[in-house]
Amino acid sequence: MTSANPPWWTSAVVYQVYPRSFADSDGDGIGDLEGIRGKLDHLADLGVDVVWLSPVYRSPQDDNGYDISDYQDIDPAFGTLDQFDALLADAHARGIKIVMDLVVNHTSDEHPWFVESRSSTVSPKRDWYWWRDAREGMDAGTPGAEPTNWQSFFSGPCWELDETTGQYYLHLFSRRQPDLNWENAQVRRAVYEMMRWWLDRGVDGFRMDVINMISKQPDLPDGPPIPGTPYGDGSVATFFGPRLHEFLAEMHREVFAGRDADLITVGEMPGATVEQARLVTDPARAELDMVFQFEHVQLDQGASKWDHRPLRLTDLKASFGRWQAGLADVGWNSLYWDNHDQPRAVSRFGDDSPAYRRDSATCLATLLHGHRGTPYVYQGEEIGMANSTWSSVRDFRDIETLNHVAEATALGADPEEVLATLRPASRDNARTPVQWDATEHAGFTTGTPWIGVNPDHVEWNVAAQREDPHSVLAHHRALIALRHADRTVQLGDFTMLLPDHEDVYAFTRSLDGDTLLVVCNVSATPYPLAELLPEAVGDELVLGNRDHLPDHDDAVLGPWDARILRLR
Ligand code: ISL
Repeated sequence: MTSANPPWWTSAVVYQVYPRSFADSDGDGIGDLEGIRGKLDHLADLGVDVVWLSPVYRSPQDDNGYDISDYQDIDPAFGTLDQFDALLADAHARGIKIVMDLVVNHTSDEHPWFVESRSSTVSPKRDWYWWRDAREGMDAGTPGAEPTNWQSFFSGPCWELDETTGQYYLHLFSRRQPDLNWENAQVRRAVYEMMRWWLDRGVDGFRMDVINMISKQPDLPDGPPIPGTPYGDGSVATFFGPRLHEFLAEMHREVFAGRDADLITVGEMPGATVEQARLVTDPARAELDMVFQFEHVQLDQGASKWDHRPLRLTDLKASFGRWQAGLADVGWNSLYWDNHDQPRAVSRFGDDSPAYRRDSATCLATLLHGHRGTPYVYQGEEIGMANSTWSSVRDFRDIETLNHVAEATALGADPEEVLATLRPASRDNARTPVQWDATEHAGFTTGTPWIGVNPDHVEWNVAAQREDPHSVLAHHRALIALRHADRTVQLGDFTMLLPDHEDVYAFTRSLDGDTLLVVCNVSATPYPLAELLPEAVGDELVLGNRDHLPDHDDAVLGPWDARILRLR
């Protein structure tokens, strides 16, 4: 990425809205488009450039909209196409772009394409999905007769037997999310046409759901066994398949060519390596602008996401450092702590106890936003929203969580132990309603919220932070303003310092003779800054999170202290 004529998104900050949980305008307990429209001033005040909308298309909501039955309509739970146009117009009037979630690895089983496909083996759309006979020599329907041994992301096998024709169809996610067959050129043409339709309507780009899974190894080989399960790992055959780059380049030609300068595209790519991301985001190859990689959100996981381990800061630094270096000259990073699939950042990487919640939330934000790349703020992160505190499995709503509970209890696991594994890891942590104020249901709805509001909303909410100059919200506002104003924050070269320190995360960013030093204490233990980084004492403080406190000491890095300094 040259600093001569950088794309607009190198100085932009994206905000993710999960519509179901953002703001409800009609009292049905589910957030909606009019609710988002009513909160645009909050987003304008925060200063974000782009809103990524999680799916609002027509959907049976098996996976909260990531199962789409009509790509060209709005789900009635969220509103209408007219309301969408109004939201887009109002966002644009405030200089905010809107990015749609593109979910085209799979559709809903209620999508007309799939309804047609499943109707007979000779349906003209049969080949639009992955249909296969039972494993050779086995009777369809018997356990293990599935065409491959792959485990679904949402528990159980990746194949569902369809009684109509006696064949199985592939679903990497729920059985209600059949995978589209991108080998079929008609599928690709239909997707591109739909994408052009949204761009013509005025949307500003796409976040592409599991887009690295659209190309599969066509012979569908079994994967290596997953210990303790009857399944195998299908990722070898389904991630970064042989035609992925070809498909992305074709999509670029067919959909983005000629108008890509104003758009933003980001591909969600679980399992991506730096090398793969570099290829996908190399501007010369014309595929995507940036990817969401998963390395840093898997460092605290053992054999599965339910196996939670303490994170070592040195591992986080090694990972981020490699990504910063790997995409320094070619390609671009996206920067995120959390999203609708991940636990809350302050609870996971920070300390959400009363003593350190504000300081650790602002520290983490400083750290993330200090890196080179495009930062993504997930709704509620800007006020330091924390994980849920539920005491019963009945409080959870997420299909991934509920399927896991069903599978684990069927295998005889202790329900209390299962609940304990859900607490730090469940996607529902991110899906509790945004806390707008201290009133009942946090100002999210006048009805009954579809998922429980966090009781801490009486203290942690937007209204309480809006006028407070030292709030988590104010700190995000300042970080976003800094990115807009400062070319070194946007484009400066990244150099990691103190890679082996267990608690302090420090790095420099340099551009044209200007150097910023970002130093963050990712712990509650104070450290003598003068000893660790003598160059950090006495320099110009560009932005700090604790310099307003009476115990602040220039030479000591206090608990969760975070500073951006300009070196002389
Ligand atoms: O959430 C995950 C880990 O717990 C991932 O496995 C997640 O399912 C994966 O990152 C893909 O996520 C995306 O596609 C899914 C959808 O459920 C997620 O919400 C979406 O972000 C299927 O569309």
